[in-house]
Amino acid sequence: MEKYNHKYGAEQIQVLEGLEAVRKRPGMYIGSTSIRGLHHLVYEIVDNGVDEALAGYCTEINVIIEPGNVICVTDNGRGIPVEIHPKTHISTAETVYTVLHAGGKFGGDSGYKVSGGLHGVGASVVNALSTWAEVTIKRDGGLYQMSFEKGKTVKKLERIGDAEGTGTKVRFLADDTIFESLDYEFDVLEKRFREIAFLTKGLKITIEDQREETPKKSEFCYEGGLVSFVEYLNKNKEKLHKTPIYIEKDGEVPVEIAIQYTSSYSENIYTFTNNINTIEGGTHLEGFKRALTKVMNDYARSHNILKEKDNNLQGEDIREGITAVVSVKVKEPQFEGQTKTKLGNSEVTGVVQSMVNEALSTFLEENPSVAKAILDKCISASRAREAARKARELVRKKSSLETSTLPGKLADCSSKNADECEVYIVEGDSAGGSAKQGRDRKFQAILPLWGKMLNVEKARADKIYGNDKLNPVIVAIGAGIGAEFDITKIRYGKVIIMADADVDGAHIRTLLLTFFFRYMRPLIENGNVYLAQPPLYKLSKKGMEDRYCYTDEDLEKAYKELEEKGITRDSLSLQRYKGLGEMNPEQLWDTTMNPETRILIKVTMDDAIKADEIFTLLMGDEVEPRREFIQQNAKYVRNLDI
Ligand code: 0R9
Repeated sequence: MEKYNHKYGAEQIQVLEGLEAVRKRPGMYIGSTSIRGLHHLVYEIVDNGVDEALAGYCTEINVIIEPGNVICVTDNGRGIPVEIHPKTHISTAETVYTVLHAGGKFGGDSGYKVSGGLHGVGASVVNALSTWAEVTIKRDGGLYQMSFEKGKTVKKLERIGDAEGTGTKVRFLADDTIFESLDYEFDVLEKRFREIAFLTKGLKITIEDQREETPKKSEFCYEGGLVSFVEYLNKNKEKLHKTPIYIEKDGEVPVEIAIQYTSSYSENIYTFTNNINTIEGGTHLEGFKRALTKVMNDYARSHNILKEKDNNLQGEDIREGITAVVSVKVKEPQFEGQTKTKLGNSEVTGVVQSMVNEALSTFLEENPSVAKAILDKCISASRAREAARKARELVRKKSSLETSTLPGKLADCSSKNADECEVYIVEGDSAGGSAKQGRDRKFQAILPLWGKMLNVEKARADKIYGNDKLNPVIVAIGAGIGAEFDITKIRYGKVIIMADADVDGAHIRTLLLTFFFRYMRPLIENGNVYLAQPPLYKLSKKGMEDRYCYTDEDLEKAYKELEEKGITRDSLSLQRYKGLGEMNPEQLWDTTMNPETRILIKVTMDDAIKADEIFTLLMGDEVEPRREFIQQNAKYVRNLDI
């Protein structure tokens, strides 16, 4: 593992501000006090261990969620320095835990924090936001310990015994008066640690959940680093070449990239800066894409795969089926964009571009069979793009002949203000009919879908434009698809999928979500996609207003509440809705469409990697992994209606 030249020590620590500010405005330091902010505390501490690993001194980090939501993180690095700090006149370790920014910026240019959570605020913030924290250090043959309450030192660092080896252990209990909940989600933490392990070749990270009677434990260590990451991402896909292409370059901006092509039609490029997932891309992604396009075209020309008369392959042709991870380390990263996950440092573009130009062209020259497999795919993608363009023009021509360019089945709303408009995509003609009658036509449009829908996981864009099920959806939304999708053109602020609460409904929902994920991803990222939740039950009684219940728990609650009012279970009649079609227009409005009373589930995409995995699994070619997934998850199915 490369050793970064951190030469910071006690004297470089800059004393900045007190921790009171952190407790007053926690959101400013960790983003929020929701579960997301809570998880950030763990990342902050783990990142300090990762920095020590990147410096070449730590090989293992262990995380335990102890009973009572106490977090314990241990590393086997050098141990935080214990000597007295010349400026603060307290131990360096205590300084790191009590002075804001002390552990992060070490003044001047001597050291930089390579790792670091999105906020990169350091251990003192975690300390400030904890009811208590305890730090134990093994260093120079001694065992040292100190403890804190709400950021204040209650036991100064003292040598409490002898120790073999070196390392740091941090235990803390987050402050429940600050955080909405202390219930850490094992899966979320686990996912992040797996990611860190992929990004930090050879580092072993374990996580154990001791809150349950039978503790859960995961261990991650990847000698293959990014190569293992790409293999993991492609595990259920058909690969075009056996081993991922790996390129790396050290230097002022260290770059590491792994690439593997699959037979799928989607593009999956994940980028990281200092181990942070830069979801919005940025200059590293830009450099990578530019180089990829150039190298592939140059190779195709020089090997006569593209003839003189042929047009160049476009970027999107070359990225069809690609899975890649790009990881860069930048000393002073600038994060931009809506969620501050877009790398802004302009110097990075050129670094990545020239490195990929050189390394990838060498790779292709040395591996002609891999080059051929990839370029065959790129060329067929390019042909499909051309066919898609023709299909799109055909569709445009056809529709411009009609009086209205909107699909015939669409009952549009009268408002033209996209922000207030909604389109309900409704399964089945009969539910569509009720929805049309029940809606508020000022702002609610209805688009009924019927029949067998195309599985986009197994089709290219050219098939989609001409498809009689999906084309109305594309035209109604009005913003195009794929690389041309333009979120500013959407005709509705809310795109609501309304399907029955049964297997067929679930199938339609999955097909539509796959379509949005693959071809209109910004629509999901921007929070425009919703699932309507129709009720499962209606409780009624003469003289009583009907009561709708959306889940089994809801129903139980309703029974109890009514019992308290003296209405017995026996006196109530219970209707179980099998489908949307069973509701009359008025009922559909009351339960599922009226903004005052309906329940809408917003589709979000916290985890693009997981989403890609699930869609590939559910809708892709490989049968065996799908069977396994269904068997493993069958126990979670609550309302399976066959
Ligand atoms: C369990 C989580 N681990 C940590 O919080 C952790 C911090 C840390 C560390 C150093 C080594 N291990 C660590 N684990 C370290 C040591 C030395 C120099 N830099 C870093 C050294 O021995 O010279 N530190 C992180 C910040 C600092 N130490 C300090 F220098 F600011 F104190």
